[in-house]
Amino acid sequence: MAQELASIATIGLGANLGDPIGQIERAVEAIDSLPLCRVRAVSGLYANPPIGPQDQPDYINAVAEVEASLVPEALLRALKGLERAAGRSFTRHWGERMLDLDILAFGDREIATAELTVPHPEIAHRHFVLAPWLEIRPDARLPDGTRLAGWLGAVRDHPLRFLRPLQWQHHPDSVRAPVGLDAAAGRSRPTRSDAPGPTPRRPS
Ligand code: A4P
Ligand code: MG
Repeated sequence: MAQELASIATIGLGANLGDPIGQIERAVEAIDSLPLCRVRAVSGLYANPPIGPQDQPDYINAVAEVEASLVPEALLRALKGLERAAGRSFTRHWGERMLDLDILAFGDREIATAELTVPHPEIAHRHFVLAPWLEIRPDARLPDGTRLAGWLGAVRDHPLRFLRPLQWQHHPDSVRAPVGLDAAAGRSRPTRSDAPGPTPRRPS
């Protein structure tokens, strides 16, 4: 896997089959252990009813920020591998699943290919994406400058319940070379020693 200049990728996590909380917490650790990926911030866990078919269980959702030094298409393939490893099989569009990992944003990139649409086109309509994302990044904006906070009012009708902070740990064996960050991320050359660990915050 070729190393690129690092970007901050924002990933939406969802699950409503099996042990959704466990699958999401393990997925954060699995993302952290992917080559060229390092989890930097994680929201709490949110319970909410399904969007799409209503004859499926409620979802658990969360959002994570990942320092990613690989191209978006490679990150998507890696995330699809984690979905399969969690036992996901295809059901129906917007249907029940063991694990769903969506790339919500990738630095300031705008991508529209058959394989990948970034930013994710449904962000504005999903309380379960906006609330956890704003929890970890209250000033979040899309590449075109749109403030995510401005969309919250329109989705508040969708019930969303904060459950608790998400519990996870950095992978102890992962060996990571220091990497540079792009200008959009606005930070400089983190190394293993600056690993922040989980710092979930409850939304106000
Ligand atoms: N794809 C294109 N862009 C992206 C992207 N930015 N991130 C392609 C991830 N994948 C992207 O996805 C189908 C294809 O979309 C992928 O192969 C990839 O090439 P999928 O996850 O296999 O199928 P899907 O999930 O049925 O479709 P889609 O459109 O991805 O649905 P979403 O948007 O993932 O929504 N309700 C609640 N409360 N909580 C949820 O988390 N999730 C969904 C699924 C529906 N309802 C929900 C929730
Ligand atoms: Mg998906």
